[in-house]
Amino acid sequence: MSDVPKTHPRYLSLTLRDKIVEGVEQGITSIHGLIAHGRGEAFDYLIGEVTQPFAIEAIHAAAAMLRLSNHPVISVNGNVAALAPEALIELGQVLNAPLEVNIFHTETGREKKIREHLLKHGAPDVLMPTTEAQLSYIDSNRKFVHPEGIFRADVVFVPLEDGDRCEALRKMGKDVVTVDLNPMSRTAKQASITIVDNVVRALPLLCEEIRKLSAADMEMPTRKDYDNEAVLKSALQHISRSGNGN
Ligand code: PTJ
Repeated sequence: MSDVPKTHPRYLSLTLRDKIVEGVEQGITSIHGLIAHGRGEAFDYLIGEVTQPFAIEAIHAAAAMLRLSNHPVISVNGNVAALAPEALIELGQVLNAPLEVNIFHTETGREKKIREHLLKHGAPDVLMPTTEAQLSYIDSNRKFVHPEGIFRADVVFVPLEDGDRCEALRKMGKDVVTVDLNPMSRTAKQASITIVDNVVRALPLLCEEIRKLSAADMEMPTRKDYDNEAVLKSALQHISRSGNGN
């Protein structure tokens, strides 16, 4: 890790860069992940680098959707594995849902390294892609899934996605919850629920919200109460108004 002082005004952002670079060095994150991270950083800068109300609204809806699902699955790629392994594992625990490795860029051994990384951080188990079960409507490496994981899921949590698989999952009748800093991405538009926030901020809030719902035995919001398009519009309006210099 680099020696950025904690007093640096961009300390948190620079710490995340360190994590992504470390992920690449460890063979967990694809080299393309650096570009994706840079794009995310730019949007985070415009958003103000804090969780905004439109993200909170999506987190509430996502918590209810995931909590009510019969077979939720958490999909893990090379970026999110490097940025937030503990929070992913916590989400798996609060939902009693499996983590499944699913990556876009095929690189020898990376899937295995992501699995080992998650196990090292305390994941009880991690599902791997197989050739036994394949998603329809998609040609990339992301079509290979686990029969007891994404293939069978009714709701898939897919942070930092590349678009194609989100579309395929939706066509297969599954709900998709995503976290994407870009409210204009294809994933953001096609997901059932899009949390426009940095995954490192959104994940702990999502876990907390699911815990609250589990404890309270309260009436959960229904799909009718949530409008993803309107939430994305709020995010875009916020970005277009933002003139904050960080
Ligand atoms: O490990 P792999 O092979 O599956 O590859 C993972 C990446 C992320 C490289 C791959 O899925 C990809 O190329 O994604 P894209 O198409 O670049 O899309 C990534 C999206 O995530 C972009 O819209 C970014 O703005 C957004 N993003 C980047 N970092 C974050 C983020 N969203 C939330 N939190 C972040 N930290």
